[in-house]
Amino acid sequence: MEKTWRWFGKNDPITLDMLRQIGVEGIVTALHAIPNGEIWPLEAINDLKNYIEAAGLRWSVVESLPVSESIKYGGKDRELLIENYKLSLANLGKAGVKTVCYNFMPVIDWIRTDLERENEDGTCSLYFDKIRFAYFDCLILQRKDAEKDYSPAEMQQVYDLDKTITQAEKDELIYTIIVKTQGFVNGNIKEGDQNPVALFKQLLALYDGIDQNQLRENFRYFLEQVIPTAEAAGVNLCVHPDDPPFAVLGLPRIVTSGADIEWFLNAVDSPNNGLTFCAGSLSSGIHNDVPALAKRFAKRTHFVHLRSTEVFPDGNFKEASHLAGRGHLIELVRIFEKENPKLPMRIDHGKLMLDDVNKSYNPGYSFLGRMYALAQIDGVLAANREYNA
Ligand code: DNO
Repeated sequence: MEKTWRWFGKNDPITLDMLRQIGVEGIVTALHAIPNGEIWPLEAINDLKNYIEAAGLRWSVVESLPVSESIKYGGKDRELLIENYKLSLANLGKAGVKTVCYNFMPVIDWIRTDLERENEDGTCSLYFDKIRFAYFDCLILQRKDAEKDYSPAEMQQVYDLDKTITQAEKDELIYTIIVKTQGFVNGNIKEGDQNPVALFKQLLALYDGIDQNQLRENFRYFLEQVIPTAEAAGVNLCVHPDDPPFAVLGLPRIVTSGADIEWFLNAVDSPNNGLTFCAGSLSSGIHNDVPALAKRFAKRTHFVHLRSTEVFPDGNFKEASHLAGRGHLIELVRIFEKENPKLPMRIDHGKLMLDDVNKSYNPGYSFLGRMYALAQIDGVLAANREYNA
């Protein structure tokens, strides 16, 4: 597999020169300054590409070319937004950047409730706490009928939490779920937005009456429009699974399981319509057998996120070590190396460790934590190659 790294552009404190020293071969990035829905100009793409190449690296994958909300819920301006998307894809193809990751999650990209959950050894990991999430849903958002999505025992814990939670903790929870994890991935809410909770509720309201079937139809429509452009441009599109891969906030979810993946691959059956195999997201759904999914979908996988999780009986999950947990990354490396040794993979998320603390990295995107995991996976790759030689 090709060893890639998610780099957030010229302002990223982790520089390309640093990445060369740790064995990174390809860069995963985006034109983060361009607002969602606007066309990525060829010139801007080439500028960034040349900058990356001048450092002795290559731009391997775009993550992400964001799909505007209106395309997902089927708003009035979706035709224009799809046209813009096609133009961006064509420009990427012309520049020779040929793997494009995106997601089709309504309103909210990945969800965590705790960005610095301390491990026994003093490092910190990202964490999803179901009760805290239910608290956000039922008592902060006060979403209509939200409590029906949780068991009576879970609701009891939510009310118990309400007796002890401080205002500061509530603010932190809101900031974590809808601001801090979202802004840097070109999500809907970013640092400095006024009244994020009200904004978030307006976004949720856009999906009133949109069920899973309707979201699927909107996804199919999008794919039917953009895949011919991707084919002509030689670009491989690869959708990221929903993170976490189960229903949240009453929103429909459509990339959560083997059946969902099968559905969208068949909806437009083209090799350019593929999957970002995010082992982390998939592993946090207990319904998913991650190595089995890898075997099943390796041929239509264009990009791999190597990350793992540990799921607890109460529905909470923690981001695990890259050599442990439900992601079974050692096995995945074996499967994907066999299928396509050039497949780009990146270490997804790392622990916060040692000198990472207080560096203000984007959540999950620490330097030493990811470097440590990259070294582990590098060893797995080398051992696998040696063993199979
Ligand atoms: C979080 C990321 C996601 C991912 C997008 C892809 O760390 O895995 O934000 O980049 O969902 O579109």
